[in-house]
Amino acid sequence: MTQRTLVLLKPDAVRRGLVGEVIGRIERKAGWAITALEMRSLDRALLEQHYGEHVGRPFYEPLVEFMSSGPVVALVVEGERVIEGVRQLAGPTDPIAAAPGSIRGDFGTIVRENLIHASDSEESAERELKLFFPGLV
Ligand code: RTP
Ligand code: MG
Repeated sequence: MTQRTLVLLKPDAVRRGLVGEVIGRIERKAGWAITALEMRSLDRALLEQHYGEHVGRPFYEPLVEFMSSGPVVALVVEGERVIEGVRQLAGPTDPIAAAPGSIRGDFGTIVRENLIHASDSEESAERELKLFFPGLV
């Protein structure tokens, strides 16, 4: 089942020089391909749409502050079961709960600064890809 997903390398990943490391892990998965890539800064309006499900939660404001604190790298990744697959590579939201070998488990400690976003379902992927790459066919 070929799918597409939106991946964001969060501002901590960019600041810490982990972009190559994280992209390398994605690139090395058999049959996956990066089909779009852009470094950009995210404003509050876009983040409100992207993280709409979290608006009003206690962690929402600090999350938006963090996500707009520096540029991110946005990627479209295509391939076999890539939605579930990138979530697996990333590991659970809390990096301390994430197993070594996963991106968050290897490089993170702070829940908010957990390096990577990946769409969590086909519906989220469709919505997020439109938001970040509106020109995509
Ligand atoms: P993401 O949406 O960024 O891919 O992460 P996720 O699905 O694993 O986690 P989600 O529950 O959607 O939360 C979105 C992001 O908000 C930050 N967060 N902080 N308790 C907290 O301080 C807290 N909980 C979540 C994280 O950056 C998380 O990835
Ligand atoms: Mg999420």
